[in-house]
Amino acid sequence: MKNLLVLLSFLLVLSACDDGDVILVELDFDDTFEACGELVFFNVKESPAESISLQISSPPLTLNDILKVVPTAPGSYLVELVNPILTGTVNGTTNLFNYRSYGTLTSNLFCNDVPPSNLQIIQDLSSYDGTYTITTIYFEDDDDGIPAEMEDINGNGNLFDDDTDGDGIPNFLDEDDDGDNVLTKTELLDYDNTDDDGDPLTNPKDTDGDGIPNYLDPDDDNDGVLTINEENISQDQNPANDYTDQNIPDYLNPAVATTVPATAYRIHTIKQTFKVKIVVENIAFPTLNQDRFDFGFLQNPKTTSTRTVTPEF
Ligand SMILES: [Ca+2]
Ligand SMILES: [Ca+2]
Ligand SMILES: [Ca+2]
Ligand SMILES: [Ca+2]
Repeated sequence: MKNLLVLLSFLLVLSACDDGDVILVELDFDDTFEACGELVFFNVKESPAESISLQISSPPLTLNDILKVVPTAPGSYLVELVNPILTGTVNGTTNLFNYRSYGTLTSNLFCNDVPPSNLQIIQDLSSYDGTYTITTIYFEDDDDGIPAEMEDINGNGNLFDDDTDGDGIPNFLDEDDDGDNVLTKTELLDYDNTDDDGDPLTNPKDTDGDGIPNYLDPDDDNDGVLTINEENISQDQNPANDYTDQNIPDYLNPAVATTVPATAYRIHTIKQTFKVKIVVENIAFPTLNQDRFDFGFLQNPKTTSTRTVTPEF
């Protein structure tokens, strides 16, 4: 029955071609693709006007399924992909790998409630066989101005065992490395540009001169009151806006040493990057002379995102 359906669908396809001839087509697209709906991956090119698409509905799949992350362990602030590799079968019906060529190309070919009205399809071919593999690679960064490799404090090549403030977030993901509620990028703003290279990383600010740069120093002015507890004016998990002397915040001012105990860490934001790649193999079209198609990498706004973590105080 399935074979008959496939045969019928191909007869339909062939009869849709005006001349009925078998045309040899090679799939030649650039190495990026898009996604829409639930769930169609596609790549459209203008010259010649062609599209290639993979529609997956069995089992149903969404882009959020592909990009879903969960904690690596209960209570951990680290996360990992649920589905780093997803595979499935192309069957010509519920999971469709489809090639089309067009007389004229209109915009928004895919995922419209109403198909483009003046669409002129010349060829419409579906593979009746094949397997797809969706591979996702996931990266995170704190975007705090310090390259990840420089946040390997102990220099052992493992970024996950450097946690200066012991809050459970390793430094390369921690936008407040010393846990003083002043963001690392804020603590890098002011620096001694004695070497005139304009790079705060070569000479980061060390207000109290104790050899520990401010972004790693929990008591920046060495007045005996931890920076996180120098919230004299507003208790908002941000000592950088507390000024007794209007020219210098209290946490950098050794002359002000009032303790206002902190009650919480600030919310931490972690930048997420997803690289999604799709390859379809063992494809079978009578008019195609290749059995593998590499879609390349997904271009979609959801492939860059952020998540937030508030460490337990
Ligand atoms: Ca940390
Ligand atoms: Ca950091
Ligand atoms: Ca500090
Ligand atoms: Ca102070």
